[in-house]
Amino acid sequence: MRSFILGSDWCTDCDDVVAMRVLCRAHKAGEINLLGVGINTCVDVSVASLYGFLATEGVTDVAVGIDMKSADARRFEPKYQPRLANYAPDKTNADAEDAVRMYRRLIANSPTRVEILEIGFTQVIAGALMSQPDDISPLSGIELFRQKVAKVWMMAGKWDEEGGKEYNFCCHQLTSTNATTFCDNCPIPVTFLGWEVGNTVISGNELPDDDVLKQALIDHGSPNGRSSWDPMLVVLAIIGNEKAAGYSVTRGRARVDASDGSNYFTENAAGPHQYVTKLFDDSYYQKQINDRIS
Ligand SMILES: [Ca+2]
Repeated sequence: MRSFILGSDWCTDCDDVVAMRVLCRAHKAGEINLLGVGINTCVDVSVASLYGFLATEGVTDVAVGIDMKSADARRFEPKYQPRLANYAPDKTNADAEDAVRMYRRLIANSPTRVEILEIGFTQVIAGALMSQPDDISPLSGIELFRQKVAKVWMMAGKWDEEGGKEYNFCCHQLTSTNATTFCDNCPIPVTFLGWEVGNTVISGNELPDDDVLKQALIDHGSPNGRSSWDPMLVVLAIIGNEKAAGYSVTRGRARVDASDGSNYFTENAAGPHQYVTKLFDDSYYQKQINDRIS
């Protein structure tokens, strides 16, 4: 079975929660194995709210990590976290492992190559990539990725224009700088799903009112559903094949300007990166997600 680590900003936008349900359902069904979730945006109730949501999904065997330093990256106001935290009232941020360390541990200890999903900021995956040998593994991050990570799936960037700007690369300097580091150094294939792909696909619009996920959407201010950037990336990764998931790919090399997070792409049939373009109408991808979260 394929194993995944998820990185999420689990903060202001609620499409992360939709994506988390997709992953939890796939994990519980034995479709994939979710090893851990690393939170890359820290607010006071980050860990409690994630554990709380996992508890409502009946998922108790997933590691949780957090980048505590990300609390300083920008001042975020939690939208849906306080209510979710009520489902895990005993948890605090101190109950989570450092996210970079968790990535290293899960990658090193996995008997098979893992896949990494990123639906938030870039500093944790870049930190794991550039990490040095330690008590967990004698391998550097680059070597760990080369030997033990099969692929990275990343929701980030805006690929329908040169110099496109998207939140996960641009929100603050910490993520812009680390996006550059990641794109320049990752030794394994990366598939990007950009802002332009998910923006007009609305999911979570068919949930019953007593659903915890529906309440998170309401708390965010999206009672009629939300753009599907993060759940589209997760569904794509679970299917595991871009064409089978309903996308064409453009292959080449991605680059991010560290100064402002703007992204650029040079096409090359042998390049290590690719970004996806939808082959079908938005309703196709909406149904992909809604069928998995209902
Ligand atoms: Ca996100």
